[in-house]
Amino acid sequence: MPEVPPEPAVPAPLSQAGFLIWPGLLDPAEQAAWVDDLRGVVAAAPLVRPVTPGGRAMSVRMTGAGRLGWIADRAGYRYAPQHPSGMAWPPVPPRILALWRRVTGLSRDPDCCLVNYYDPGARMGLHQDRDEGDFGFPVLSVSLGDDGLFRMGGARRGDRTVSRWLRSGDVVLMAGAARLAFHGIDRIRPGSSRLLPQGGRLNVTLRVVAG
Ligand SMILES: O=C(O)CCC(=O)C(=O)O
Ligand SMILES: [Mn+2]
Repeated sequence: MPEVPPEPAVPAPLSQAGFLIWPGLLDPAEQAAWVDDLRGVVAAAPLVRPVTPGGRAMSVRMTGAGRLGWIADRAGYRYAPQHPSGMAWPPVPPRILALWRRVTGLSRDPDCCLVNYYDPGARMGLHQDRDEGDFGFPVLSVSLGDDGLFRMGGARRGDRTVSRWLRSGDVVLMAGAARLAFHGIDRIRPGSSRLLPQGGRLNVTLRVVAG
C-alpha cells in the first residue's frame, strides 16, 4: 500500500459554451480551508481596488499570490513581480496548487494566483484573459462565497453569450477554444452563502503567465 493516497480523480465536468465546469468540486470543508488560506494571502498582500488605464476604479478588489501578480493602473494591465505596495507576492498556498495539478494534470505550476473579491455591488465586465504569454496553458477558476452570475461568450466580443450562476465550490476550466473566450461576472447574489463571515464572493484564478 502506498503511504500517501493518490489524489482523487477529478469527475467528468459539464461543458457550457466550451467552458468546463465542475459544480461543487470543493466540498464545504475544503471551501473553509481555502478561505483560511486566502486570509493568509490577504494578510500578506492586502486587497486593492485597481484603476483601469482609463482612470476608472474597478468595482472588484484584487490581490494575488505566486511569482507574478496581475495589476492594473494608469500604465496598463500587466503581470508584475510585486504587489502595488512594493512587496513581493506571497507564495501560492499548497492546497491551491494541489487543485491545479489535480484538475489540469500539468506538471507546470501556475505563476499567478489572482484573488478577486466582489462585494454586493461589484461586477466584472466582459473580457478576455490575454495578458499571459502562452495561451496553450489553461486558466483555472474557483468560486467561494456568494453566487456569481458568470457570462460566457466566444472569441469575439459580439458573440452570443450564455450565463450560469457559479456557486461556492464550483470550479471552471478555460482551455482550448474557451481559453480566449469572452467572459465576465454580471452581478453577485448577496447573502446566498454563509462561507464568508463578511459576505461577498471570492474568485481565485490560476494562470501560467510565461511558458
Ligand atoms: O470572478 C470570476 O468568476 C471571473 C474572474 C475573471 O474572469 C478574471 O479574474 O479574469
Ligand atoms: Mn477573466
